[in-house]
Amino acid sequence: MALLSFERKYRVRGGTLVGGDLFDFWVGPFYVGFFGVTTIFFATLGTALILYGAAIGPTWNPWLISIAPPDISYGLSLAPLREGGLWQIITICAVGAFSSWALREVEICRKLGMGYHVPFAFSVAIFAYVSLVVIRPALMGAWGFGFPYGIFSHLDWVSNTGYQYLHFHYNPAHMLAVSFFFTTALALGLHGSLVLSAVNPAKGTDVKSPEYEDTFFRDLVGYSVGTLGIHRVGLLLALNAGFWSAVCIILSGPFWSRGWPEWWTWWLNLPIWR
Ligand code: 07D
Ligand code: 07D
Ligand code: U10
Repeated sequence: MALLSFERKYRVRGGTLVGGDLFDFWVGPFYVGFFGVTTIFFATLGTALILYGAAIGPTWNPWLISIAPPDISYGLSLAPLREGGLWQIITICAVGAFSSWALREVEICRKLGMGYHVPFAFSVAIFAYVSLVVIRPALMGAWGFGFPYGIFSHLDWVSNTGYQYLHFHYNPAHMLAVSFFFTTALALGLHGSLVLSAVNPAKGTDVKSPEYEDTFFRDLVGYSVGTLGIHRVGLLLALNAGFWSAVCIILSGPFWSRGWPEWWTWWLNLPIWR
């Protein structure tokens, strides 16, 4: 389809949630919309504040730049800019930018008359982020429990937080999340390879229909979930990976403050062993 006729069909007016047709236009390939403007606003401000934090910090080494949250002693109050206030405003910008991006996805879905699956899925990622920097710190009574914004420093936070619970692998929700991440990779590996094997065959051989894909899995494991079904399975797996991640970190601290291995004593205490 020529580009112009493609645009006539898909670049349609309307479907906006706010602002009417004020920002209802495209810049190059990008749809703008009200939430495109708010995305650019929050992303630019947040990025500028990170650069300012770097400028007043000890290093310009990109791996080591880090914007730390306030000390625990500040509790849930606002902190001075240089003592975590920067982190607090950057967090507001991040939540603002991610939410704007999701709402911009919603507007694009509405324009195209599509389902809201993509913004729903992205919302689960936002939920995981918000669980780390808003929900868990709020439940624990201090913004200082959020993770620092730096490439290596956020890894230190994950490791330190993990060891505070002695052995994070014993967190049952972490087990579920990890298993869902692994299964998501397995499913995408199976799906990508199966589709390519059918529709991108060697030169001179025929493209195969979906029945071949079904038959492959019936021959191999006795069942095929189907060509639509595999996308449902993939989405379900991926959303569960993010969801159980959020659960595993919200549990750690607000609802379980001892070592995770200790949680499993419920098993040893079952009456059937007595
Ligand atoms: C490929 C889509 C593109 C996105 C990319 C990330 C930035 C950050 C900002 C210097 C899959 C762009 C990066 C904008 C620059 C500053 C201030 C997505 C793709 C390429 N992490 N994490 C990384 C983030 C958390 C953990 C890499 C973000 C939690 C571990 C990158 C967040 C925990 C490891 C990164 C976030 C955690 C990483 C590659 C937010 C638990 C690694 C990411 C907003 C979830 C890996 C040096 C990637 C690494 C890595 C970004 C949160 C753990 C820098 C934006 C606190 C264990 N994380 N992360 O490919 O190499 O994602 O680290 O929540 O080993 Mg992280
Ligand atoms: C939070 C990212 C959201 C991103 C958003 C978008 C931009 C824009 C722009 C590119 C959730 C950002 C976009 C910035 C970029 C451009 C243009 C995703 C988020 C909204 N763990 N662990 C997890 C494993 C151990 C620990 C989750 C494995 C140790 C702690 C996952 C192992 C200890 C926490 C996971 C392992 C430990 C976690 C992360 C193996 C450390 C968390 C995925 C094999 C000693 C975190 C919600 C995730 C969590 C988390 C996997 C080991 C500690 C299930 C496979 C034993 C403290 N770990 N872990 O959450 O649940 O993604 O966070 O050993 O906090 Mg773990
Ligand atoms: C899927 C699929 C399928 C397909 C597909 C796909 C899933 C059925 C049909 C899609 C999959 C792919 C293409 C595969 C690759 C994808 C990944 C591996 C995922 C990871 C992706 C990335 C790493 C790319 C990330 C890039 C992004 C997010 C674009 C960044 C864009 C912007 C910054 C502009 C955003 C535009 C807005 C907000 C609207 C407003 C726009 C303007 C006003 C114009 C632009 C103006 C500016 C940029 C001004 C300056 C502002 C700045 C600098 C602020 C931002 C700050 C920064 C630091 C950038 O299933 O099959 O096929 O294809």
